Amino acid sequence: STPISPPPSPITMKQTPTIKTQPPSTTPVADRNEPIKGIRKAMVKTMTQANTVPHFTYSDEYDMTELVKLRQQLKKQSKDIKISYLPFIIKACSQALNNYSILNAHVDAKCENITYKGSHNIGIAMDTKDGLLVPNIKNVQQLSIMQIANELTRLQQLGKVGKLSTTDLTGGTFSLSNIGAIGGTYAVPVLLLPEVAIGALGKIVRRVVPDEDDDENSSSSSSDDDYCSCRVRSIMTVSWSADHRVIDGATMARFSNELKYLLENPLQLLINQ
Ligand code: CAO
Repeated sequence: STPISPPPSPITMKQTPTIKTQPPSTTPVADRNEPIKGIRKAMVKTMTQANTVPHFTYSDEYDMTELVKLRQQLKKQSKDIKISYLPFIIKACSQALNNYSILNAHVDAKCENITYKGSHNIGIAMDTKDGLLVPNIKNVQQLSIMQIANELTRLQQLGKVGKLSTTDLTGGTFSLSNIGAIGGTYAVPVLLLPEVAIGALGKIVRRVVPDEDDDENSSSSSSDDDYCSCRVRSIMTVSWSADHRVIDGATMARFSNELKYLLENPLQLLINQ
């Protein structure tokens, strides 16, 4: 009979890796201390105060496809005026604020009084030479979209060279932060006290969206449950923060719905301006 050889031993000798005892040779770079002063110091104060206010954030998606088309047409016709999306959005905010005056209000430090502000002085967060500043466009309720575009350009140009005036920087009643001009979708904006609401605009992006009446189409024309007809739309996400001591979520949502309607039907916006 053939002799049975023993199975190979499962134990194999592991090779111990050589352990390096020293990190790679590098040169440390010196730290740099800098006092927090000027606009940054002001930001420390305003943002810290704002964070003591109970607030909520509410977001929604707006279909900007029609406005994108309209802006393209207007851009071709008015080459002398820089016309971005903001003038339309600022005007639409003002029109919607007509029905939601509580959002264009100030509250006092102890939150004992609300002042419903008469003018719509809409502040725009700007990335300026001096850092974050929020100059405001005064009396938007009286301005046309083109006048708002001109005023925005003036403020942006002054911001670039650090020359915004105290008048430009005070008296705001409602604010917007167009972070989407740089990038990003959602942001939680921080209130600019004593204002009670602020919106952050995300970047307008092209997205595939199912058609509104898709359910009806698919049941009548196709037996395939997975059938879906879609379109490419330009979508912008908007996030609102509001002072929850005086504003409730339903008010913010209704205001946002009204603004969404105006921006999705921009002719309405032009007719009413
Ligand atoms: N989605 C897609 N495109 C956008 C956009 C958005 N949300 N916002 C602006 N754009 C486009 C503009 O339409 C313009 O396009 P064209 O060159 O085709 O005309 C281009 O981007 C440049 O716009 P802009 O930045 O010059 O102009 P604006 O009026 O939209 O914004 C300003 C002005 C001053 C608000 C902006 O430049 C800025 O500083 N944004 C930063 C705000 C910020 O820092 N927020 C954070 C505050 S909290 O720290």
